[in-house]
Amino acid sequence: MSHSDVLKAAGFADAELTGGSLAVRSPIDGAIVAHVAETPASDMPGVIAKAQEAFKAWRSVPAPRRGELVRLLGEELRAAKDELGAVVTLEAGKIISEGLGEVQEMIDICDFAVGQSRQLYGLTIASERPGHRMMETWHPMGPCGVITAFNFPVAVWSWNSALALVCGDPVIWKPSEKTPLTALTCMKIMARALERFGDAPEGLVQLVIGGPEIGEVLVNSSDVPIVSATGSTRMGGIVGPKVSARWGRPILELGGNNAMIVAPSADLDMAIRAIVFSAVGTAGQRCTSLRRLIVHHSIKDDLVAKLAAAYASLPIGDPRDSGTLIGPLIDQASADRMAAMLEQAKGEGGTVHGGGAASGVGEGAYVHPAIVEMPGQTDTVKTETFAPILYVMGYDTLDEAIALQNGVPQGLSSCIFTLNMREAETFLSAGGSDCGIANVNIGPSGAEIGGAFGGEKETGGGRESGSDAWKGYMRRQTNTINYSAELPLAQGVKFDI
Ligand code: UN1
Repeated sequence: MSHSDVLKAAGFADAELTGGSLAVRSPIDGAIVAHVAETPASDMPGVIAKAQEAFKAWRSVPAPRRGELVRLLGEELRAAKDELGAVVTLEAGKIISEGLGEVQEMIDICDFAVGQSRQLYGLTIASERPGHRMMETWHPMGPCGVITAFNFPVAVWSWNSALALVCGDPVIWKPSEKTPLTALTCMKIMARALERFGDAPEGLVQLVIGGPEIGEVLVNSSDVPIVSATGSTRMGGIVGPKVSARWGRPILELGGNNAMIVAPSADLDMAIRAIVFSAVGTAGQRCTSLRRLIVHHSIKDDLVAKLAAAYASLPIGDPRDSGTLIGPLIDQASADRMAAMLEQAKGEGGTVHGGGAASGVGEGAYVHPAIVEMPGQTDTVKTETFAPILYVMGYDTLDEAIALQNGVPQGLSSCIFTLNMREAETFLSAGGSDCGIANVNIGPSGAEIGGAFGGEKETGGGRESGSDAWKGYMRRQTNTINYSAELPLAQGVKFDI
């Protein structure tokens, strides 16, 4: 399908795709596919005021009824899965299966959030005073700003929105400037869900398109109590402190530098499949992509040889072709950064297998994935490069492997391949991996939505998606109710008047 056919199938009228100031490129061939309108910064106060108005109505709608909107969104996403997946492929360059997988992730979180809408539980707590009851109630917080990156252009919005909406919070979404078309497509799908829902307040779900100056308004406004931001550590380092300084709540999902430890007992065939998917899938552009391989010295040469052989036959090219496994990087600047990091790694004593430009389509930035044997965990290895580079290091003892795994500034995802129960449990123990995600015998990427997603250290500490991540979108209120005719004070304090 041509780019324009994909956009037509997603419901775009020509007028939406022309005349705007933001040029949108497809990484598939580098072609400009649209010029979309940007939100003027002067509109932002109005957008936020509208979200605040919507909040006043939405917070009083019963949560299971709010869940109904998310259920309808899930239905509309199911109906539009192919069309939205194709726009993800067009705009982010993902292979078809991964584009569809991303939409499935949206559907999954909708299902999860619908159930959650009937489970916004607070505790009942034993009061120390007779005739008293204590409990906690979870209340909506207010508008939630959602700032997303190009690499998961739609799923990350849905993790935040599905939960925020059932929690009673309006959403203002600022997508990456590189992926406004997927965002606009989501809004069309959302509009159908809102239409069927009937009486949602206006301004409940809004989209703003533009650069950092638009995001900055959300970050600085005390009328946006929650700002959930996904992207680089550099961006989070600016957003987090600004939101905190005005007593807002940041939810940060930033850089990852994810490792796999491969122990002598590992099932190597399984490990290789996991390594290849997590290191080169999405062309190495997931925050959960595998970037560091920490391999026991006794199996290192064998594993590197097998991996290099597996890498050599990976189909690279047009992500729309069914056989392709590696599509383009988002842009040429990304490919240039990858090349520069490989040079830097060489300068630090690295041996590079692969890398370099690959043939693809038009002006797309296609690269060969690289495996780099490193003499140690150098500065380059400690840096997240959003490209398919896999650094390999050797180890002798598990303690040493865990120290390497933890010896980077980022703390998102991690894993160990071992059939040894002691090693596996040590890796998961308090003295093991310091990451938000730690797996055994599966790779670091491709997390399910049911678990809380996020990481420690420079990854920002936020949690999104499953488990009790919903609590990040609500405020907890502790309630004490006195149904006695006395007024006893806590801690036995006497204060008779
Ligand atoms: C991201 O790269 O920002 O675990 C999110 C995964 C996906 C989400 C990645 N479920 O790889």
